[in-house]
Order: sequence, then structure tokens, then C-alpha cells
Amino acid sequence: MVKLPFMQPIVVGLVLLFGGAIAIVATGQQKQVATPRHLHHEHHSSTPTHDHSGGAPTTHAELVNSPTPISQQPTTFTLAIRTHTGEAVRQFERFQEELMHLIIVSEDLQVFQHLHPRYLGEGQFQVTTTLPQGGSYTLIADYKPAGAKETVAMIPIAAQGTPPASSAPTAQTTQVIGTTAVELKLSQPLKAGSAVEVAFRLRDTTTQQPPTDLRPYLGEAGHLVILRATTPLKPADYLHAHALDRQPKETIRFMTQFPTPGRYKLWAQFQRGQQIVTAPFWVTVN
Ligand SMILES: [Cu+2]
Repeated sequence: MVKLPFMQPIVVGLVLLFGGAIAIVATGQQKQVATPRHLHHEHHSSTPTHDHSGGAPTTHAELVNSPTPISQQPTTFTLAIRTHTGEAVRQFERFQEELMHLIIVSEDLQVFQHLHPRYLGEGQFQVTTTLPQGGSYTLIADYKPAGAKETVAMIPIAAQGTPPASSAPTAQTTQVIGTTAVELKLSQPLKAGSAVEVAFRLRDTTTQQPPTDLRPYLGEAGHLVILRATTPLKPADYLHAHALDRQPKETIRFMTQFPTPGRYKLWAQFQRGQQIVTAPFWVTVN
């Protein structure tokens, strides 16, 4: 297997229960990579342990004072980050320009939101959003306690309202979002456990030329969030790939590694002027 400098193990996967909210947490999951070897651990470990790398305590996220969301109505979510002994985690490090990245997806992965909750202090983050339809969602909180590793916590929620009609995944490799055409380009067939370059070629549909107003998004040429199509989602199913460049060009490249075979959804995000372009793609990994 190709060893990459950014490969880091998932140290532990936990399932914690408190007050009805369930958070599944992986501490020490590095952004892109979960190697299959580590997937074994997460089914077994349900005891809080410590991050092997720095001795920092494992943390989890839980929803506090948050109402049941109703579709098409704004809902304010408050997330509390705590240690396993229940103490508030107060210090966070900014990464990719934010203290927390919150991804919200519907169970069928048709709905995707990438939000940056406001830090209220005392370990609490808050964000207001509107879920477009009823049904099951997962909140994926990605944060970095000071002195500890980046942590991914998953909180399943249900929204009241009519669930969506089922829609089949498409194998389309070009998506047109507004006036931006985004073409997915893979350097090789996708194989679980192998590093792969995932690139996106951007074109302005009015000029048929590369966009001239591309700018970095959250400090990088672009953002790529990847989720495995599975229920329930676990931290190992979440990949957050980094762009290979800071400055966006016509083709924006990412390196990642899919941990296991299956269907995955990719959301590539780029910034044009003041607008964020989010392009979704389905891929199959063998
Ligand atoms: Cu973010």
C-alpha cells in the first residue's frame, strides 16, 4: 500500500449515549484517510480512551437545547463539545480558517450543507439552518480541540416533514451549477486502499473558458467532502480531502484514499467571486 505523509490512524471510535443524542466519535482521524485496518476497531471500542499521540482526552459532540427540526423552517442547533467526563472543551484551534466545520447530510445524501457554527464559548457552537425536507440527517462536526487531533463527531437527527422522493444516484461526471460546469477527472479507476488523485476541471458556461474569478475557499484552492453511502454514517465514512494547491486554477486537484469498496458521494466546493459552487458526484470504489 502506498504510504502517504498525511496518513494517520483512527485511534478510536466511540459510541456514546447521553440524553438521547448519540455521537459517534473518532479521535485522531486524519482528514483524508482511514485505512481498512482501523475499521476493525470502531466496532469494538465503546470505552473512552485517550488519544495516543498527545495524551489529550477524547471529546465528543452533543446537541443541547436544540429543538426537533421541522423541514423548511429555520432551526438553531447548539453543539456542546465535552470530554468523556462531561467537562466542556473550551479551547479550539482554527483549521481551514474555522473553529468548526459542520456538514449536514440527509440519509440519502441528496441534501448537503457545509456550515461554520459560531463559537459561543464554554465549548458550545451554534448555527441556524433550514433543512429542506423531513427524514433522517447526520450532523458531522469536524473540530480540533487545542493540543489534540482533529475530531469528527456524528450526530444523527430526524426532521419533521415529508421525506423526499427517492432518487437514484447518477454516474454523471459533469455537473453544471449556475454558470459553472464542473467535470470530475479521475487519474485511475477507484480502488479501496489506494491513494488517488481526484481532480475537477472548471469552465464558465457563458464563455466556455476557465472561470476568471476563482479564488481560494477556506484558504485552499477548493474543498472536497466525501461520504460513503451507508447507514448509519460513522467517522470512518467521512473523508475530507485537501486541495494540492492553495490557488485555484482551471483544474483543481485533491489527493485522497477511499477506505473500503462501495458507493461514495463527493461534494467539491469552489469559490467564484462571493459565490460558493458546490458540485455533487457519485462514484463507485472497487
Ligand atoms: Cu468548513
